[in-house]
Amino acid sequence: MDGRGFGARGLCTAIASTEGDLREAAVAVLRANDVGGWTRPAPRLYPHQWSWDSAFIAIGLAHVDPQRALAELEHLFAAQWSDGRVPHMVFDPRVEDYVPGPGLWASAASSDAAPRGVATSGLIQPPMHAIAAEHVWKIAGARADREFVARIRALYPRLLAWHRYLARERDPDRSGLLTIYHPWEGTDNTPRWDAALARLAVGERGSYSRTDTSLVGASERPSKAEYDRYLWLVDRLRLAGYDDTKIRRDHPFQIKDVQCTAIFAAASHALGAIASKLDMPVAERDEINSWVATSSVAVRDRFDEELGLVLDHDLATHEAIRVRTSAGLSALILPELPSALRERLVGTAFGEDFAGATGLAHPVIPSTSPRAPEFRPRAYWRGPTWPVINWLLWWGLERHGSGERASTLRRANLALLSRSGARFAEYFEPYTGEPLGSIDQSWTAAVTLDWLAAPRGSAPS
Ligand code: 9WN
Repeated sequence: MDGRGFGARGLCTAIASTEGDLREAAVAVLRANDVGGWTRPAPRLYPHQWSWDSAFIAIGLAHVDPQRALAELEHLFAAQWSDGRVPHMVFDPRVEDYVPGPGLWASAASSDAAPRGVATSGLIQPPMHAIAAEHVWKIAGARADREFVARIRALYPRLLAWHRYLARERDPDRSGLLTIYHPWEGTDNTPRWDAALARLAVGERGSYSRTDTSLVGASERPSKAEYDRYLWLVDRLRLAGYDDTKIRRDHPFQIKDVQCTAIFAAASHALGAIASKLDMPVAERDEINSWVATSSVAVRDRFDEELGLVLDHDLATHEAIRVRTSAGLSALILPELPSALRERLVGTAFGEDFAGATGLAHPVIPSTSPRAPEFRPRAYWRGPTWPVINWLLWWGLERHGSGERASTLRRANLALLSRSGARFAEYFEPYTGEPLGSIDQSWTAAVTLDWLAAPRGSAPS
């Protein structure tokens, strides 16, 4: 069961009193969640491999064992579809009691593009992977021997095919903005999707079991009405054979997602850096650079002066989604960001809508603004603080020279993560710091490791 040289067991129970203790505890979480060359996002709640989780996990593992960090991405990309998509979930056949399981997706039975030897979902998640690969290579430094570089070289065409899938199928009209088909393509029950979901006439769906609500309080998780819609949307995608051309024709949930797009722009920038280091053909590098430029401009153009955020666009209504969530700050990670826009976004991030909101336990960025009518402090993506999203925004601040803001945010997150009983929770109640969702969540431990290593290594060059 144990992974490549990274298999020791033992869950973290210690209270972190020093940075050294916190690091040790974070490493212990990643070891305990290692199930053989890849890492489950959480011990019980998420027992399979999830796409963007593995990218963040690789970012953390880079500081512990760069070889193993690379293996995390390799295992995920071994399940890549022939059309280039990287599935949002890769199922572990040893885990049979997780619902919804592989049967809901029927990936191989529904699409010729799906891999044969492994069961996967048919959705995607934000493309963090090239960012992770570049980071792992950088942190590896002198440990990146010939074999390591050969592995990066072997991963590169898979990363390129992934980005080509996104550009070709998720942005066929070259708007620069990527379309998502399902709330599971990122931040599940964020209020950004409320109006689009409310429009779906899904009818009555009988009762069914769910792993999430058997482990976490139902009030913290998506409601039955939301989950009915998630399942109904998957039914439609499966019936369309996960064929993007068919899906685009009449799928009722198609949204231009600014957060996914900002990650694509940043990841394309990272992919371009990898391509240069590997001396890949100029035409390929130009193609990659064109994604950086087009998607950066497109996200910047979504800036709303009144809310001080970039906004998603609903293709069904042709309207902007005017909800105040941390996704609206994601322009901070764009490779190209004019300083005036950066200052506006920094103002929103640290103002009353987010980290500067009155009464927060720590000045960190909650998933939904406490001043938004949709805010609910314990409900998943509708208010709680997600360290992994704070990491992303911190990384953006570092990249754009907002060093002081970045270190304030890093310190505040580390203070939250060092609280007694914090246990690398999936998300936290913003006013009390109470850990919620799963404890021992891998990507929380992973970003903690990267924060603890900063400023030695994690800020992009
Ligand atoms: C559905 C694993 C995943 C994250 C997602 C998060 C949550 C799954 C769920 O957990 O989604 O994919 O069951 O709710 O929303 O971002 O990748 O950590």
